[in-house]
Amino acid sequence: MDALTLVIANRNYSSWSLRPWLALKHAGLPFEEVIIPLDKPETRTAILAYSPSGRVPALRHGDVRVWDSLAICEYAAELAPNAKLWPEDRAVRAVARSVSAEMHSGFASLREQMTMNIRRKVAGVVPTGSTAADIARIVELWTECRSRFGKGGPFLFGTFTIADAMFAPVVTRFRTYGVDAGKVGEAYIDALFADPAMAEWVKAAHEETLVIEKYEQHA
Ligand SMILES: N[C@@H](CCC(=O)N[C@@H](CS)C(=O)NCC(=O)O)C(=O)O
Repeated sequence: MDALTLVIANRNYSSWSLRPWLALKHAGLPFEEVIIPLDKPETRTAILAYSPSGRVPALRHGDVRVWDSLAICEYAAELAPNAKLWPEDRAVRAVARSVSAEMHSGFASLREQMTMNIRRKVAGVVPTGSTAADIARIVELWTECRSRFGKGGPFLFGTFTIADAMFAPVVTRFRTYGVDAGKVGEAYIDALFADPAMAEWVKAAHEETLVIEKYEQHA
């Protein structure tokens, strides 16, 4: 098989990069990493060399280019079917795809108000309005998935799936901004942080020396 190269941005801030990185790790697929720091004069040109959208993550696999987080997760699931990155049951898989797509296309207020910043802890944030509504919906969704489909393990559909990869950055935001996810939600957050691949990313984010000032000023 051709070598895989995943192009990502700063681990501390790039929520979209974390998702396919986790999916590839859980797929057991070896890959090389290219890290392009965000918010630098050369960032756009550097990303465009790999990604026609000018955004990361992007995956290179021989002649194949995949340039969107969810599309890369899907590609990983196809390359490594035995890793079961989607639930096996079609009806359950449809729910997993729905929650993943809901994350991918939604929760704009949460994403804007509570940017991913793994290294940071911000006290005293009281979410209001559409951010509070986003949080309530996420907690509802986690609680429902855990109670309906979570019997086989600690993740949304039991064992780790793409749905967990999609929510991994949200879990870090809840910790950064001290969001209370309730009993089921907090257990789910703990489970994701205990995942070895996630722990590897979080450790690397803490060790990273790149700082983007505008993302440090929030709240
Ligand atoms: N919908 C895209 C979003 C990707 C995205 O917004 N990536 C950001 C980094 S997290 C980016 O590349 N920004 C380019 C820049 O800031 O120059 C996906 O799911 O991959």
